[in-house]
Amino acid sequence: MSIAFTPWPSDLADLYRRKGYWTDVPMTDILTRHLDERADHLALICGERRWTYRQLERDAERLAASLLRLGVKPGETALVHLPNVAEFYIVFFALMKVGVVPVNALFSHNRHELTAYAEQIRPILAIVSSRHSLFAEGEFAQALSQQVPSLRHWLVEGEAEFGCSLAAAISGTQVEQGSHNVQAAEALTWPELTASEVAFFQLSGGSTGTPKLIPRTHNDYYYSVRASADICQLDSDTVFLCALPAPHNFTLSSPGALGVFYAGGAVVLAAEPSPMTCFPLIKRHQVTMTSLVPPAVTLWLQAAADDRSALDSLQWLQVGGARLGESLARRIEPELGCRLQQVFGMAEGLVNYTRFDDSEWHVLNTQGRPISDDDEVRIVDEDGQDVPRGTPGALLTRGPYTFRGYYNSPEHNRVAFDQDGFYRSGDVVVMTEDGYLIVVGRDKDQINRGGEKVAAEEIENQLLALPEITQAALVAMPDAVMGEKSCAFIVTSNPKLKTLSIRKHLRTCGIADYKLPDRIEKVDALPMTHVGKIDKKALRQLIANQVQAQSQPQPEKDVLS
Ligand code: OOB
Repeated sequence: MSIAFTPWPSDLADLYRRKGYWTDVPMTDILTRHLDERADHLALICGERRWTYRQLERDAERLAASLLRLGVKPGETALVHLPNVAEFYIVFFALMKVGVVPVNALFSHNRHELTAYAEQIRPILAIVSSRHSLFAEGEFAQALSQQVPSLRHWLVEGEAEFGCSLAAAISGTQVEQGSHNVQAAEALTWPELTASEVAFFQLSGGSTGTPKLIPRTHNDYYYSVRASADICQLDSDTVFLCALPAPHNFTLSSPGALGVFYAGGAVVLAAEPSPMTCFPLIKRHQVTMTSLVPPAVTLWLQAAADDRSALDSLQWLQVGGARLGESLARRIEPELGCRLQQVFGMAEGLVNYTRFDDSEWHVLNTQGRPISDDDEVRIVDEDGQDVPRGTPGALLTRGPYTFRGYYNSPEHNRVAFDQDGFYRSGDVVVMTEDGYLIVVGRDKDQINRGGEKVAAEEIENQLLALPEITQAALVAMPDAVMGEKSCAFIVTSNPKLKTLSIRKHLRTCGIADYKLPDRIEKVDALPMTHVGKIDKKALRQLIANQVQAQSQPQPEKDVLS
């Protein structure tokens, strides 16, 4: 059994193999390739715990064996919800070894997101952490198991009130002995992995009501990992601080932890990207490279103004996930003492990097150029016609590591791709004469909250679930630190409806905190376009004007008037 996905047409698949992008080697190779020469090299640090490549591979293998004893089968799926801890990678590689395909939810995700993912993939297994309030007790786990009956096994990181201990499954000391699926250790059969099949699901930032899943194959993802490691010149001396969420495509593979493992370097985990957490880790472990979103850069610059001695070992800072303004970009090298690399990527595939030998202008003003010579990029106008270089247009792309369809979403795929299989990224970009991309806007209904993506429709649906709200529109509003925050415009039949009760309602829906509207504006009516759609452009302008007016210093009252 394997996961259904939209394949690449055979002529392109042949090309990608011929060019050596697709090697038909599964991603388990990322660790096993080091077992001969670099087995005892440091691979991973999490708090006071350390793993060499040999130990990391051994733990992944033990967990995989425990999973086989539970009776998991290749092509089944798992829901993973872990914070930035070493177990995230142990689980990632273990699931790959047994051919179980996970969704790695962000730790900031909540009941709403986890339920939506579980309903889409029908997992047999969930691997979660009791550090999250959702799983401090077993109530939600039980409810989800009832709602999604395929969900038979729970492994819990930390103190477990329910399910089995993940630590025990990794050490091999405990499996569900009572289960009728238990196989004798000697009877374990390791599945043959096929690299052209789906290895895991990436999460789409999305613009639709339900969060969409992106099937990523071993072949396509492993290529992006190798090529990224190469472009970023990673080697066994690289020490990477993983401070953004580990499952995110940026921190996982651009070049991220997988790029670093591939190159034989070391990954240091941080719980979150604040300077308070990260600076001591950088100093202690002599970190050479990390990746941040622009709002975190602002915090790092503030903290470094007091003392930047902790950053002495840091050579490269990758910034991506949201547009990095030129003035912020310009401060990075002089104030943090490391070089900047801009990264513009997407969980769906295409990743762009500025290169190490690029001019200062390119590094400060562009979001880089694609990884691969065979990344095909089209920039088109509203009629789908290619625009000349230097002119803004919608970015469409296809290539050796850009997916060909969201999981189980035929209707959405018809609009997300053009007739030639180009993915409509929803970004508005300009291509320079020399092929670099500058992100200038967006034509998807999404808010980019400092790198965290909020699909407008998802929140609007939740708002409209309140009977007193008759119309709702979520739009981006400018914010000095986050770049964008979200503003919900609502029309209500109840003039007494309080913003507070709307927030309360959204919280009870179990939506991730970062998706809650930063501001809620009650209006009499929403502006409409001439084709009868809500005019979000007008709403964005309206809230931008208000934000600007409120940020102006108020003129001092004239005492004479
Ligand atoms: C990364 O991936 P996602 O899937 O969370 O978000 C993708 C979207 C892009 O389509 C674009 O709208 C925006 O995030 N974005 C940027 C950007 N990097 C991503 N917008 C402006 N400047 C940038 N540098 O965010 C992601 C995946 C891999 C590597 C880096 C980021």
